[in-house]
Amino acid sequence: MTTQQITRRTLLGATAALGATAALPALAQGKVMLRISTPAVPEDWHGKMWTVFKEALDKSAPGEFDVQINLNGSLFKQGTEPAAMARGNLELAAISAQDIAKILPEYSIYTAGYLIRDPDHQQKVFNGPIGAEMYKAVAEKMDVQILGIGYLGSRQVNLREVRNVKTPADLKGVKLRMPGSKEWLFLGEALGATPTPLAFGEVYLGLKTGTVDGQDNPLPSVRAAKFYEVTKQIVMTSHLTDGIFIAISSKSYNAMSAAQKQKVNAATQAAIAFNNDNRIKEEAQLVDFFKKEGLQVTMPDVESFRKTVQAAYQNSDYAKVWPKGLVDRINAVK
Ligand code: KDO
Repeated sequence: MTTQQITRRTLLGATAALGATAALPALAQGKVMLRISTPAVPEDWHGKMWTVFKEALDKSAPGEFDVQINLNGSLFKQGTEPAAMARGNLELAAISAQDIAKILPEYSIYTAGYLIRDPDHQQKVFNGPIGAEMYKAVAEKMDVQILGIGYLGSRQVNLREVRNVKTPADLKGVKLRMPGSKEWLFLGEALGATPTPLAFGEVYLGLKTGTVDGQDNPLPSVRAAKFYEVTKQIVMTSHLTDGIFIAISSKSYNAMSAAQKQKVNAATQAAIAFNNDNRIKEEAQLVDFFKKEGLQVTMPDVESFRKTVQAAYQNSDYAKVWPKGLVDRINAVK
């Protein structure tokens, strides 16, 4: 018998003695390994929040977890995290509604522009029964558990060259960079632009060289990824109140003890609170910052964008599979 076998047997014996389930969490040097992958840049709040997560766990469970933070999409490419988690190569990620919609088309409802009203509405929708229904379906179909939702911000259109943009018609022909999936591209189309897929990490160069005419992101990410250095205008369309779902692979989560799960949940909530507080505060201050940086920040006819974008979704194939009555239930959350 090898040392490894002895160790595993000993561990299994100890687990059985404790009455735990048969599965064991991935262990690295006796610690539960939690590999995190995110496209977030280090200067962004949802990049920094992972340090808050790690520090919370180091404090509540010293020596129990090996938290490995990989920013800038350095471990897995943006959008490939759910597949990596299902294969057992990754434990934690912040996934988008668009990632979920690929597997559960009925939840493409959360990719629709002008549905979730603001951060407060977002938290109430996803932390209540509506969110619980989705999280259950995600656990069943995607083998990941959603531990909570973080606020990413209100997405705005950010252009290389100044343009008079009042309605979606004014974005005609604008090559607008969107993340690379059809669910994201549809949003760009609904805004009236010509959507061009590009991973987040390639956007700065794309804007600098003119491969694309613009991009859309919440203001804190425009600041953190320095897109303001290579653009001249921000059009305040506020077309999507965006969120990131903090997801952990079910295999890893289910293998943890109840106490470990509780500590991981608490660390996640601390990370989300850090992200949300800072992001909401900064979002309110950034218009001034961008103006000082020489950008034009302009107000379009938001009602015109709202009507056009909502109609595009309502008339799309996506809406055909949305759960009956869910739009009304979401709207009714106050
Ligand atoms: C982006 O690529 O525009 C996006 O904002 C999409 C989000 O879902 C999320 O992946 C985010 O990038 C990254 O976390 C980088 O901030």
